[in-house]
Amino acid sequence: MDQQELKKAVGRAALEYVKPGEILGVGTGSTVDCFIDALKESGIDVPACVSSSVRSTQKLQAYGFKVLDLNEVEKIGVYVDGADEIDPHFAMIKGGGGALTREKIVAMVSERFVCIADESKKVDVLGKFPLPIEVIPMAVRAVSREIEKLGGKPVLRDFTTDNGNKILDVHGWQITDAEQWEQKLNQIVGVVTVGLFAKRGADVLLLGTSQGVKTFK
Ligand code: ABF
Repeated sequence: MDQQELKKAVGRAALEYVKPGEILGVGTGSTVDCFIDALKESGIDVPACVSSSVRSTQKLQAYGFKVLDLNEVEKIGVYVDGADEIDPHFAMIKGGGGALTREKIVAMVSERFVCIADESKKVDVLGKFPLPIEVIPMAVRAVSREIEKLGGKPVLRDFTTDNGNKILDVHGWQITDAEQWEQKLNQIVGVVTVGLFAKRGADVLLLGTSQGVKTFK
């Protein structure tokens, strides 16, 4: 199976976690796009979704799903989203697609985070994929200097987030203590969101492999 087929397979496998009649959290990315396609085909009764990006919102609406603002929703049962890397403790690097802030907010209010990924995303140690950090535009240089003091090499992405902010992709870190690292980086003034999802990691990982979809809990 090629990578696209693995993404489709995990997208389909995630349907098992969707509860009919319940508001669903939907993330962002090419794997989530496969999940949205599978959701549409499944015909499962999803009264409404909360989405983590303009991109996913548009795709969901084009398929006829209702998309609510998070402020209209009290709780979300299940949130399905991808990752750029996921470690054995289910801590993740996310934000390669630039939607990390909304993803973190939706993840926070969701009871269950189902991560869907192809096998290239499973790593022993986070950090080969540069860590995305969303930053207030006027703080880009200031935050970059703080990151350099911590041994990271920040690269400004040519991109503006859905929230009007910038993203620094930080190279050079091997992240073993993800929760502590997340907390430390969150303290830098000017940082909006760190693309480390450790404090609220995944609850379930559906991994697309050449031997089929493997479930880790
Ligand atoms: C989102 O989409 C992310 O946080 C991550 O950056 C990305 C994964 O994308 P893909 O599924 O396209 O690899 O889930």
